[in-house]
Amino acid sequence: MITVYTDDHLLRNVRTELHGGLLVPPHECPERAQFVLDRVKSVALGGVIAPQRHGLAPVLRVHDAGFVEFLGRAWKDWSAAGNRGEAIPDCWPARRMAQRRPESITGQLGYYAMAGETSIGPGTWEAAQAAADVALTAAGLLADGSRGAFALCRPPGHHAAHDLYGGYCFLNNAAIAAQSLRDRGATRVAMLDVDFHHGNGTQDIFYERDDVLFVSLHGDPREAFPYFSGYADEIGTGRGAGFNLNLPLPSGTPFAAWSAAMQIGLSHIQNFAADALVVSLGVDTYEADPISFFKLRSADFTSYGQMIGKLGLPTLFVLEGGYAVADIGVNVVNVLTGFEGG
Ligand code: B3N
Ligand code: ZN
Repeated sequence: MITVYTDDHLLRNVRTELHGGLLVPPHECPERAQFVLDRVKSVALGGVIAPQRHGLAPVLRVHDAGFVEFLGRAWKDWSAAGNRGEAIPDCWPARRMAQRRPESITGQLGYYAMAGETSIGPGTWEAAQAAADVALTAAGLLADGSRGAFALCRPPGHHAAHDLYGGYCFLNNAAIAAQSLRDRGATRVAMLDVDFHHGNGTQDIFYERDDVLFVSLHGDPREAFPYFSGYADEIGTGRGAGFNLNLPLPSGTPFAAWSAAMQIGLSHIQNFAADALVVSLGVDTYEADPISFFKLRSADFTSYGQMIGKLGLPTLFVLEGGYAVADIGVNVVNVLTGFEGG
């Protein structure tokens, strides 16, 4: 399997994440990608290629133009306004307040942020664009006939909605790739999100669509980020009704229960008769993940890679979360080798 990767992810290297009333070193750090790349190479998964530049047109197929323009200038405007730290929102358009974009950069951060942990710094936008290019280039491999491809994306994307960033995400790499597969001729695309956190951004982007099925297994939002999305009764709307499947699971979920839910998700994907599958591959379901509460072991990632492989669909894997940094490479690549052997 070919991996698409660029060092441009290093341009995102912020110092702060708001957690527990403190500014802590970010869980979503550059070392994550290095561990994954090292493992891809050490098991000889396949070639590693650089992304092509795709520009903003494919990004604007799923994201709001004002939002993309904001991301492109947020750091410059924030620092030009005299702020000395990284850009963090501190005010939101909450219930019964005006849903209007203010002029102030501080107001705009609140307008476009779904949460407050994700700091913007110099290079954040350039890295986000590079991650989208990685996903688009890997989607191109599928469109050209590959059975599988791996987009080693950083920053991740599945919390980024049509016009919202947060949860360490800016552009929704998997959604951009899925839309590009539709635009290149696929009639139906299935998306399977196996990250510990609900992919609220992907759900948002395709919620009214019947040509893209979204299936997500995740920590119950009553207990886990993003808290306000990911409930089982969110099934899609309009033409999209029935094309969104959320499978929230409780704290302490072991692989036996997780894989039973996965089987339900895979049956839905099979019935959908997709032309291609995009997997949002987060490995923060791991038992040692510092911010999550499932109990998967490293060998379980191989097992579920095999389950995905048995679908027999052209499959694009897009990296999302996973913060047990020393083990992230093993866990991610176990899914990919499981898929290839499955
Ligand atoms: O949920 C958290 C969080 C929970 C526990 C933590 N500990 C115990 C150190 C730290 C943080 N923070 C909210 C932001 C979570 C973003 C998740 C991004 C992700 O992986 N999405 O898939
Ligand atoms: Zn996650």
